[in-house]
Amino acid sequence: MRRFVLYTRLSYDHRGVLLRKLFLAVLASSFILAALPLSDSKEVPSDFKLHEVMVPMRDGIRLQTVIVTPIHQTEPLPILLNRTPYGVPSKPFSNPVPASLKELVQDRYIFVFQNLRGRFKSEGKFNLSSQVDLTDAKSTNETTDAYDTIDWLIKNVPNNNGRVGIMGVSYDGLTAALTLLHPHPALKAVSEQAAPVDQWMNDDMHRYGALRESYAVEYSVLTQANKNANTHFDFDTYDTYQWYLKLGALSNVNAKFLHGSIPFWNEIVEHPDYDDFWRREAWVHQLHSSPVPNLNVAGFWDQEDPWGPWQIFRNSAQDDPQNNDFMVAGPWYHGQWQSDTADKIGIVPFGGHKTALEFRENIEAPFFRYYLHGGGEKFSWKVSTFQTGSNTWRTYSDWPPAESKQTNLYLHSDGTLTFQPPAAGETKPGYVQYESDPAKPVPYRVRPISPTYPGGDWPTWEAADQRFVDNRPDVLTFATAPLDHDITITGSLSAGLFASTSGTDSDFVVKLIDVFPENAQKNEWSPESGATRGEYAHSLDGYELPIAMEVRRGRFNKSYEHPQPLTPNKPTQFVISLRDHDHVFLKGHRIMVQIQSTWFPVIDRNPQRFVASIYQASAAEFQPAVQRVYCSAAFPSHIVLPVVAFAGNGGARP
Ligand code: PG9
Repeated sequence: MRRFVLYTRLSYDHRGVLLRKLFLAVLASSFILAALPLSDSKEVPSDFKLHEVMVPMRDGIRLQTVIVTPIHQTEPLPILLNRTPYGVPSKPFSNPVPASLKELVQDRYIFVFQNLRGRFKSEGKFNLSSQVDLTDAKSTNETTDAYDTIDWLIKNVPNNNGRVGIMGVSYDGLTAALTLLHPHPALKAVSEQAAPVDQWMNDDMHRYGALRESYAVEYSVLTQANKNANTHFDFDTYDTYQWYLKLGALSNVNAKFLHGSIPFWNEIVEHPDYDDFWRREAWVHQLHSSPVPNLNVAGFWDQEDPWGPWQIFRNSAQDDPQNNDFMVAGPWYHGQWQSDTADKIGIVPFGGHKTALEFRENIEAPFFRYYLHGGGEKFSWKVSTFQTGSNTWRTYSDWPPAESKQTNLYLHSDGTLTFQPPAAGETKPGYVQYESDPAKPVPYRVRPISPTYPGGDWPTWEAADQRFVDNRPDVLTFATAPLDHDITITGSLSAGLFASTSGTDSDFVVKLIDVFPENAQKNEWSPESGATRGEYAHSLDGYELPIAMEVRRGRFNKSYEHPQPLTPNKPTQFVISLRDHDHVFLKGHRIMVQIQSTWFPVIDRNPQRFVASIYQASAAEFQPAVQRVYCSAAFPSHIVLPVVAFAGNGGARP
């Protein structure tokens, strides 16, 4: 979870350290303003003043809204709106303003923060599953609330220029994105950043129907246990891997801990399949055009919402005659682009680039400047990425670029990966197998696994060195020889896996990994990285950096709506989307694929026996199973890579 500008709940620096204290420390004023009507505004020792108002919605519900205005405002200014479930600021920003705000503050805006209905002092009911029904004139939702808010702001905030922008990260990004379904005429620019669009299909709560167990439990509690707070579940152990293992069957979450008190958790377990409830939640299916200029922002290593922004970008592109729909993707964990610099993720440096600062200075601020102030120039590109590996900013007029060609990289039963498919009879029996035991699941990150929030390793886990599992008997590893030339992949990735299980249901997790060479630190370290050479010594040698990772749940292989059992021991094709990326596997690196069937507790355990609902399965229904991954001419498991540039003389050449 990240939010725009004032990190009142969770934000992390590059080491995953909470920044909340830091930002509170830089707030100038120490007094808290009570709810005031606009006319009772008070000035504070800062360049800004803050008013709190209750803004009425069409159904009479009033939303707690904070308006932060530059003190020395002479000219009419545009409004930048942020709508959040996490709490609005109670003090204006100080001098110097938080890094994430600096560029926008320089351009001068009236900043407005609003708590969503049902959160903190906002009246009404908070609905975590954001369903938007625009056919029902009486219904209210985040789309109508944003509309009513903008209408009220342009009529009531003194000296505004009639132009409004909305932006935010994650939930706040979702509320920004939802304005696209029915924008107010005064809304002139939207920047959704890491907004989810379909919580059954991907992002926070599920991955193609596989439940993100630890996240779903902890996040539902966070926002629904107490209207007036962000609540952290009270674990009795630091290692939540142990806690979730001991919890056993998922029905115990309610039976032993939540007792039906958290509405969203109840909805999750009542709707295991892709039914009408989730279809209504998947708001992006209502989006088919780009009605307002929109800057979509995604992180390649976003541990919460890496997928939604790409879907919003694609759906908006269906009808975008004004060329208003832009996509930016960078090497970031969830919201890292709002941190000070983002010159690395974990210990992996970005070649001296301060990617967050560069994004805000060169993309975010100019976007709002152009559409809200009428200054500067319109972007000439559709997609801009910070390409990892080469560590360079790139721009594209099409995505994927025409030069990118879908190229298969094949798994072989001797553990190699090559661009040649397995030959007929290459190796008997044409598969590699392992036993997957739900009683001993593969941890998704190094134990102890701290609670998701606050702090811990959660922000950076998707970029963590995968050597911690690659010698487990229930994890398969395939790797190329060291590359004799760079391989650039730009576009959508997927896996075409042929696999079987001795059970009747099963999960398959696929990870695409960039293996650094043994002398990596000599090549990757740069004096600009901000770290001493000593800090890097050996740490990147042989580092296994995940580029793409995803899980596929067998029961949904044929239908998301009507799950079906798998046939025991029958080779079955699983097509696993691995999202969009822009990465260069450098010469001397190796490409690796890991396959496993548990990823705990971020993904709940599959009983490996088909049951009507996994959420109702009893402990006795979980069973070990023998998994086979096929690597034969008949069943050539492979990864589909969007390869752009290819040069060199042999090795892993396609
Ligand atoms: N990833 C969080 C979230 C967004 C939307 C819905 C549910 C959770 C967040 O960081 O806000």
